[in-house]
Amino acid sequence: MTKQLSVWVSRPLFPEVLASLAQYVDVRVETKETKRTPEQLHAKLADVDGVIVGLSDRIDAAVLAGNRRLRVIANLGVGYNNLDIPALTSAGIIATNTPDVLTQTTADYAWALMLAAARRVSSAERWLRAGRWRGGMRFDDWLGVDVHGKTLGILGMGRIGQAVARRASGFDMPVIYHNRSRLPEAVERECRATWVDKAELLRRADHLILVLPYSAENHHAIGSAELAQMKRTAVLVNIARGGIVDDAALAVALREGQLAAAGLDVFEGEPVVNPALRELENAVLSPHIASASADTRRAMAQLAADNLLAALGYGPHAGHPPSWLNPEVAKRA
Ligand code: 8YV
Repeated sequence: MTKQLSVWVSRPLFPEVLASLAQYVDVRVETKETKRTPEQLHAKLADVDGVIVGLSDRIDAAVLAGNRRLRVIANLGVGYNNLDIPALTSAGIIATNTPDVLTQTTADYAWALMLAAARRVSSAERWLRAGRWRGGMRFDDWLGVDVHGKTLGILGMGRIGQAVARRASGFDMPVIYHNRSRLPEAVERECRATWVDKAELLRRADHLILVLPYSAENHHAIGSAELAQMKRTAVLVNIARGGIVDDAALAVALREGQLAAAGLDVFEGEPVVNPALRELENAVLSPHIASASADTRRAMAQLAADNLLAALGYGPHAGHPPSWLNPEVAKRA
């Protein structure tokens, strides 16, 4: 049966999620995720009522120009710096994201990167796999830095930052954080975290985890000046967004021993990664997978689908997308 409304999904999704969409709307799904030009996106969005997109799909006024049909853009991710929200709002298009469902999994991964970078897990594994463990290892080889008992610093203390902080008590780590605004005292107590200014955070953190959203203001929030203030034994973890760290400056700091190690899941200009970072043994690198557990990615995809259907007037939340970013857009479904 031909359905009245059509949606475009910019990358493959779980079959059961696509099936939940197909109950109500015609679904066109791409077979792979790829960076599309504004012209390609403009064409893809021209004759559909809703889309599910991800970080590599940059949607702005130019992409939307002349589009009179599109009603909803459902983003696969909590961060939505790929969407120009004011442009969407003025075009009357609903925008949604996927908060909450990925908080715990992403916090787990921050810890995975911190532990791996501090204890040199990736580098040691590469060495072993290369057949270089032949006996005669020195007692003072492979020395990492401790995690337990050290001071954990968190830059950006939203939902994910707080989940990272809560895990610190099991490692006996005092937590300091910096955020534009201080958390309510009850939340600080629950997270056992103390607000400090950014300079103090950089100076005191033994492990610094970046969890802040990307904005023009946060571009290169960690650059050479900030790296120079950190301890030479410190570990830096970025699970936030590429562009928050000046990757070229970080590569220099890691190479010159201004910093012990880094764990990086996001990069400026990803999927391209600065070659200087790729050469460093003290950098643990992963391809933007902090939210990638089976349960969480499925939940993100389902939430994006639920948001999309709700915006188009279908399903249990009809008219009220569960995570609506611009509720000032009048419901047109
Ligand atoms: C990505 C993320 O969306 O939620 C976010 O903001 O960065 C991730 O969960 C996901 O990796 C798909 O690109």
